[in-house]
Amino acid sequence: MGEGSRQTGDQVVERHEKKTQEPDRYQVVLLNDDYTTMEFVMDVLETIFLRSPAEAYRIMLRVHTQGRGVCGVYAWEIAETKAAAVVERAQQSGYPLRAVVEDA
Ligand code: TYC
Repeated sequence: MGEGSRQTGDQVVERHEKKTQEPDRYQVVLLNDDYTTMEFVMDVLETIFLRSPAEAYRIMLRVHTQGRGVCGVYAWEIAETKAAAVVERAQQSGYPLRAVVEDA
């Protein structure tokens, strides 16, 4: 009998398992608001999400014009840590900037 099968009476039950399971991925999404400065958002993107200045500008502008934008895709714990870091840094600076974590 092959691997992944077992005998139950006269029946052979096949188990279908994915051999290689991809790790779950989560995206950190930045949300627009009317008060956080563009400069602060770009700094967050460069320091917390390790984006280049050009990428940070592009992502910031997308959030500003479309309401939201993906900062990066990570394993769950890293995504949660980065989103929390955004909110903490924003609060320290008196900005209402928000970041949420979603299934990628
Ligand atoms: N809309 C803000 C402004 O006009 C800029 C901004 C961009 C704020 C992105 C938040 O996630 C954001 N100052």
